[in-house]
Amino acid sequence: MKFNVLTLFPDMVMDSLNHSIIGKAMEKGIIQVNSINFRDFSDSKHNSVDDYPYGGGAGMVIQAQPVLDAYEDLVKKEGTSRLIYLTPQGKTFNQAMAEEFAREDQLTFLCGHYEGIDERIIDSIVTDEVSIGDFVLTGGEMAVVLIIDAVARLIPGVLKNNTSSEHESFHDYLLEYPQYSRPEIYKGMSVPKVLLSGHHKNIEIWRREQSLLRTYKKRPDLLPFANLTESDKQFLKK
Ligand code: 6GU
Repeated sequence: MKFNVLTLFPDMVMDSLNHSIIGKAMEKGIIQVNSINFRDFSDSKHNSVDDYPYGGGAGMVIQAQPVLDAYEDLVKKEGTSRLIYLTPQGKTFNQAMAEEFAREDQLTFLCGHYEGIDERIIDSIVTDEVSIGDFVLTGGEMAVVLIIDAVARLIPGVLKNNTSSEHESFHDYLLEYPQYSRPEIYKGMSVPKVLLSGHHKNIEIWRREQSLLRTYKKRPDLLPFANLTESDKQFLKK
């Protein structure tokens, strides 16, 4: 899968992704990240990309020209793809969106900076507006890194064991059950007995109940979306 990023700070994106599992996936060629500085497409004398807002007001606005030209150059080279603009005005990113994005074979992200971007870019080429939550960042770069991480780990071959992404938080709108490793007792704190029993069925039941209990305690807002069985519902009534 290919991720293109149109940004004024390509190193911010590349340096953040070049580690651990995502770094390995890039090395192996399972994913490609192509960070493009749209300043390189500026038509102006000093390669400027922003100007004062019409109507006045504070800050600068990213102009349409360098972004449109960078995008058209990319389409010529790589073909078309969705263009996702990172903005606090967008739809909030979540696991369902990550799964939807992971089904594409190419995605292009556009990072704003300063006060924003000329609205005509959004009107003409942006297909999706995405936010990562209700707070304001200085630019979209950290948001893109987060989104690429969440999408890339869903691509077959990126994670070592492909089932682990199915078992964890949010797959089914339930939080993950607690995990323990050696030693059996650490500073007086014991591992739950059932996990040492070797009784696979009981372990499975305990883990399901822990998932339900945690979701109920920590994220009750998720429960209406979870696919609960009759016995899950019985357990939660208690
Ligand atoms: Cl995607 N971009 C920016 N600049 N700020 C944000 C955001 C994105 N999501 C939340 N705040």
